[in-house]
Amino acid sequence: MAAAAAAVLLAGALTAVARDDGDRPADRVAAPAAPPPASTTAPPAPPPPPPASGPLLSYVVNTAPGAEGVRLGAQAVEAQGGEVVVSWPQVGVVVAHSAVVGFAARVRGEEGVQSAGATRTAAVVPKVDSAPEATPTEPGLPAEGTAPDLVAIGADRLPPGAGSRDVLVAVLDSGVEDTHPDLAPAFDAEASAGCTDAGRLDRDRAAWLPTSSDHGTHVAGTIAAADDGQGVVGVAPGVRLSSVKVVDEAGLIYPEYAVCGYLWAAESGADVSNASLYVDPWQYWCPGDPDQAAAVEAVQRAVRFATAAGVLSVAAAGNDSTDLAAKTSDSTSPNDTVPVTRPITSACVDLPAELDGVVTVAATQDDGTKARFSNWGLGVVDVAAPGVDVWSTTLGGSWGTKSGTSMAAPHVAGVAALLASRLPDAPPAELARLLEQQATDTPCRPLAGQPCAGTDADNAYAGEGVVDALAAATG
Ligand SMILES: [Ca+2]
Ligand SMILES: [Ca+2]
Ligand SMILES: [Ca+2]
Repeated sequence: MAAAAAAVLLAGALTAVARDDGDRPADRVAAPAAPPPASTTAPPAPPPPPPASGPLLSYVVNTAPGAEGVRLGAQAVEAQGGEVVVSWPQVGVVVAHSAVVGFAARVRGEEGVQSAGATRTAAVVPKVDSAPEATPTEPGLPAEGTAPDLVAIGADRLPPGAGSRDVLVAVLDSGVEDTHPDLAPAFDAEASAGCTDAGRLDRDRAAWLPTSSDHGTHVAGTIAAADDGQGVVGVAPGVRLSSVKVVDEAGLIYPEYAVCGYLWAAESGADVSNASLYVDPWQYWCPGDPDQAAAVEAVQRAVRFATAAGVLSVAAAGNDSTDLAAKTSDSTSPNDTVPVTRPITSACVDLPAELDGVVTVAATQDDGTKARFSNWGLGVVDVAAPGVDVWSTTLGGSWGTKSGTSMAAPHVAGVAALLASRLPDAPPAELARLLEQQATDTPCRPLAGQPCAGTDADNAYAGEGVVDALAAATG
């Protein structure tokens, strides 16, 4: 999701970060040394050298869940010259900042630390938000309810009241315009929060409103824009929406933002979450690298916690025309500093799309053909949905089109919300099973250079098929 320009901005800001050296172990030996006792023959031991310092980076430190686990984690962080930003005892994850070079390796040796790793390669910069810019409505807005993406999944034929007010969908994205006339009726401010201030939870409205990006507002409209005779209608009008802002001003989603976002989705009582994003700065997070492994573990714990709390997690498969089941190379990571080309295997994962318990969504055109940009992968893609030229809500009370698996995933989140409306007691695993079982089988129509493995019923392009809103609403 990150833009190349963002990496330049961050790199330029390295020197702007104030460092606090006050808690460094080295500083605590700075008191004047007493003269050596006269009877001693050996010279006094020199003080240990201060740790080398570099850019202020962010880390996740994984511990046993619970108060004692994160207390040990915090103790480890402070002992090695770091500062605790936020602790999540429910999953045993401590987020820390440190400028000590080799901080993660030092912390890994401390009591109670299960794994630890840097979540980024660029320095932490203070959070700054710009003002949102409204764009006028694009020409050609179709009559409400007639858009081809809705027709393709049967969402144009729903019975009245198919979406229940009791169902909440958390939009993990760049913020949602709560005042948009097509979103205001569905919007739940109490259930909204921001996570982009270094991964801290912030429930102020300013923390979850969109700033420079209309992405989250567009995603929200596809899920639940109002059936009110104007603009667009979502897949599940009538359900509630929350904004869980996890995309920062540079367009980046760091692991600590995602951890905060999934935990808040759980705490706020969401039934479904939508993540039309991938976690930065690694496009694919490789378990052989201890930093990347620790971040995968932290986000997986947050997703698992959300699932246990009753949240079905939906995520976009990504737009890199890549077979996620046969990865060979990553040339775009880390995208917060200078990307390098590295050979990888399919053990390296797209976050959160490839985590356990996440419904992974590929994009189709309205006729069911896979969109060329959409990632695919047998055993990775679970279902598919329309993701080309999708009309939805944009900033300033406007409407416009966007394409991407980012647009496909909220169709699936909407269908899941219809299922949850009809089956309020169904746990996430049951919602996922029904999404797949009711999906319309979508045989491979192979695109040049994109081999499609599998059967008509379950294949690399569409997984179990294109989701079916009408079946979800009517059983
Ligand atoms: Ca509408
Ligand atoms: Ca999956
Ligand atoms: Ca199928």
